[in-house]
Amino acid sequence: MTEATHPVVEETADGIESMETRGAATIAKAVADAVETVARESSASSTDAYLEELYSAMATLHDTRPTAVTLPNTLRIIHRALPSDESDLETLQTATIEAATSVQDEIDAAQTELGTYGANRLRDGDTVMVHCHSTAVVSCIETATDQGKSLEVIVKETRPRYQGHVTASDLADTGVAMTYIVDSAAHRYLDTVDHVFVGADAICADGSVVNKIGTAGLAVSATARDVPLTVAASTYKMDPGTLDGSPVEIEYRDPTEVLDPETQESIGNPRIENPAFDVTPPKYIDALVTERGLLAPEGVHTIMTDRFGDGPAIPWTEPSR
Ligand code: RUB
Repeated sequence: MTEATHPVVEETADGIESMETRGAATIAKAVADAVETVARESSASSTDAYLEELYSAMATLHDTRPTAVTLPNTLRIIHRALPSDESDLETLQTATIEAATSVQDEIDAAQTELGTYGANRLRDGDTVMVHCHSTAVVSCIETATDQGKSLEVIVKETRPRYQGHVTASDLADTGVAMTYIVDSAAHRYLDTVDHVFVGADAICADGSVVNKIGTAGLAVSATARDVPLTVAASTYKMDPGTLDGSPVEIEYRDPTEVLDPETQESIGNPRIENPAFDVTPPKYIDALVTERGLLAPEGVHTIMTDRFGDGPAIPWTEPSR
């Protein structure tokens, strides 16, 4: 018998698909929270019925957005923490709740820890350029200001979804001086910048980083201007699916985010493409700041195999139980 989907699953999935809930870490926490609610409020009367309900919730959540690997990694971590088939229903529910809670705590702790490592890279008086909105980058800047450093931040607008607005709102509370620019102005402003900081949606086995569209171009420009690019991202952004050389799937979003149909029609109806992310090769990345400290892109493979080393993919959609 298939258990009915808990409303929290639909709400969470809708929130992620519509980008009301967005950013890799925030998506991961929302998913863990939804799984925790499903486990806590399940009315399943047998282990089989409970697992069916749980895996169906995980499958729905998994299919919301393809690029941020924190989503499948969160589900993987929770799935791995579950005890064996023979466990009784209550043991399974408790283990799910504990795993889902602990992954949320770990995400928060990682943001704080990597924030310190990121802040340590910044000196008093530095100017930092940022792209999109990353809670990890905001953590680095907040920590640096808590350390008493005075910073200037150049906030890139980040078309088409204007995540620069979210970044500016977050940073407004820190008291940093902010300058807001359109994306195409980045190269011009890089000659006044000491650091570029970006987040990540996925870190690949070869040390390349998947992040908001525009990151790769910014990285090339920063390299040309000798400005180091720091990626702020915890190790749960590492994508074990890339260990076999597979690329990360890049999400293409609705063309209407770029142009409304009327304007599109009025300018000769060009085809519109709206890739949400791009891939920055390791040669343009100075360092990653993670909760384990500073990492060179070349060091990603070792930590990835240590953390997720039991094969390229955990087939939680085809559970081994
Ligand atoms: C968000 C984005 C962010 C990363 C990192 O894209 O690319 O840089 O997700 O964020 P979108 P965090 O707005 O399309 O979700 O550091 O918060 O995990």
